[in-house]
Order: sequence, then C-alpha cells, then structure tokens
Amino acid sequence: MSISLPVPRTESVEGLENPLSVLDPDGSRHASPVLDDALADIGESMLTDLYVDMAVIRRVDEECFALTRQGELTLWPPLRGQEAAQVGALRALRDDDFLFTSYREHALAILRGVDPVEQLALWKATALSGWDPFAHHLAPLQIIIGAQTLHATGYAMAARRAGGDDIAMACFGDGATSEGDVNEAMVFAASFGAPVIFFCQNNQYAISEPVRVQSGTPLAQRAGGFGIPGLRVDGNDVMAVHAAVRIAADRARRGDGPTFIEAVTYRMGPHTTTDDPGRYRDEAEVAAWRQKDPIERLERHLERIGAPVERIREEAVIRCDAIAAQLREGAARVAVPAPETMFDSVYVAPTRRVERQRAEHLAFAASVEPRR
Ligand SMILES: Cc1ncc(C[n+]2csc(CCOP(=O)(O)OP(=O)(O)O)c2C)c(N)n1
Ligand SMILES: [Mg+2]
Repeated sequence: MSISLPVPRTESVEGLENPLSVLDPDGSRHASPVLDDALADIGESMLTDLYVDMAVIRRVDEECFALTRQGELTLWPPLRGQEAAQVGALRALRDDDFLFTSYREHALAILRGVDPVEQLALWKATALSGWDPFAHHLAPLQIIIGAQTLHATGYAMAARRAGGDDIAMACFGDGATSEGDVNEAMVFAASFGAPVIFFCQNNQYAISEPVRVQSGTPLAQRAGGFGIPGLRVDGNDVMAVHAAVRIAADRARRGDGPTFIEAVTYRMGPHTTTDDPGRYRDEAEVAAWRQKDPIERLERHLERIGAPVERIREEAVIRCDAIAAQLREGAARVAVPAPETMFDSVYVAPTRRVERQRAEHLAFAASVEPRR
C-alpha cells in the first residue's frame, strides 16, 4: 500500500525558496514586495549610521579576540560575519523592548549602551554578568542553549498583561532550534499571542555541526508548525534584517503575537577562541561567504547612492580606534574578585548549603595557601 501524504503547509513563511533581501552582494538595490514598505523612510543618514555601527562592532570583536590571545580575556565567541544581522535587528527596536540573547550578540550590548569595558568582565571570568539588565533592557547573556527564548516569552506575556506595548526579542542560533526550550517557548508564545520576536541567526554551524545535519527543512519553516508566521531573510543584508524585525515588532506591538525570523548568515571565525574550524569546514566555503561580507555590501550600496563614503569611512575609523583603545586599556583594569565571592549571588538570600560550600572552599584555600 502506498499512501502519499501532503507536504507541510508553508504559506505562513516568506523567503523559503530564497532568503528575502533588498541588497545584492554588489550593493545594488532590488525591490522586495515583502520588505519594501518597512524601509520606506530609510535614507542615507540611517544607512550611514548602520554602516558605522557595523564597523564599530567588527572592531570590538577583533579587539576582544586579540585580548583573549594576549591572555587578558578567558574566552570570546566571535561574531564576525553576523554584524548585519545583529545591528539591523537591534536598530529596528525601541530602547524599552527587552532583549534576551545568547553569548554571541555582543553588538546588542554595545549598541544598548553597555560600557565596552564593563561587558568584558564576563569574558574575563570575573563577573556573572557584565551589566545591569534593567538599565539596558538587556538580560544577562545566556550560555544554556535556547533557554533565553523561554525567558523572552515569559517576559513578553507579562508585558502584555501589564498593558504596555513594549515587546521582547529572543536571539538564538540555528543549533538552538533543536533544543526543547526553543520549541516550548514557541508553543507558549503562539498559544498566548505573546509579543515576542524569535530572532534566529542561522550561522550554519552549532560548533562543528552543520545546520543541514540538524534540520531537513529551512529553520523558518518550523515556525509554521507552531502557528507562528516566519520570515527568512538574508542575514548579511542589513536592510533586509532591519525590515524583517520592523515588521515583526509592529505585529507584536499591535497584538498580533510572535514572529519567527531566520537570518541566514555565516560565522566567519571560530565558534570561540578555543575552536579550530579548519577541522570541520572547507576554506572554499569560507571564501564563498567572504564575498557576501555585510559591511562591504552596505559600503558598495552607499557608493551607489552617492553617499560620501570616504568621509563615512574616516568617521568609522575614528570611532573604531577610540573604542579599541578603551578596550585595551580597560581590559587590564578589570578587577579580579576574591574567589569566595562566587557564593554571594547563587540565591537572593544565603542558604545553609551554599554557606557550607563557602566554608569548605575557604578551608581548602587556607590549606593550600602555604604552598602558593
Ligand atoms: C543546553 C546546552 N547544550 C549544549 C551546550 C554546549 N554548546 C555551547 S555552544 C553550542 C552550539 C550552539 O549553536 P547555535 O545555537 O547554532 O549558536 P552559535 O554558537 O552558532 O551562535 C553548544 C552545543 C550548551 N551551552 N547548552
Ligand atoms: Mg549556529
């Protein structure tokens, strides 16, 4: 007996065939029936800002990578290649929209005004978070893959109950979509119409695991199964990402519930500074993505529309040099706390168990002290 089953419904997801885009790799602009309306008011000045933002973020990333190699930082997960996805998304939101990120979204912290040196503390392993979440509407970054999608959904449900029109955005990777947490978050978000954006940066890898091993369908297509509309966009096209997040934010704000965005991009560097990607991917693949560099693409577009690119580039270099100097100088000054302070923030109030562990630690430290 042969029974043929219908193919999954996909009409709620835009961009499945080809990710939605408005900028070609050569910088020329093409029409997009889905995205164009959301970009109607974007002119040269906004594009210049996006360009400078991306350049600054790339420099922060390069500098922190180098600081790790110099022994100033313990670890750094680089974002090179993902600047357009992160900058385009952040700049589409209001300052009071709450962000819940993984460990790779350094752009969001910097652009939300976190002190660049302050955010180093986590990567120097001297603090549990690098900022005050409520001052920046930015949750402490999440290392547990996908857990932040639950936090974002819960926050969004609460925000709706509180009667405001602020929304939440959860940022996560392709690999995270294989986690139960992300799927549970989507069930809750869809069921309660939570004003949350699921912003998935598909950078093609979960450490060494390529996305094709994790999913037989485009990731955005999965959203349809939860009753959540999806947008699949070229994540190296800052304008396309910006438009997609604007559309999703509008939907959430007017009470139409969650949207899933898959930003198709590429992690140009290693997973973290302790990874060697040469062991699991070809240089030819990396070279092909280098041609789609998000910053160069916007620069070519600025040239095409007659913007003063030379002057914009100079302005970007000044900003980049300043933040790089601040990071280098600040990294050495990050205070290293006494080891026993790690017990202070486990719970709001001390518990007997944690106090016992603190005492054990202090006794152990004292016992090895003479040998130091
Ligand atoms: C629950 C959980 N399982 C496993 C890990 C180990 N781990 C750290 S990063 C990572 C890959 C995540 O890939 P992806 O979601 O695509 O994000 P990316 O690192 O590419 O930005 C894994 C499996 C973890 N941190 N948390
Ligand atoms: Mg990934």
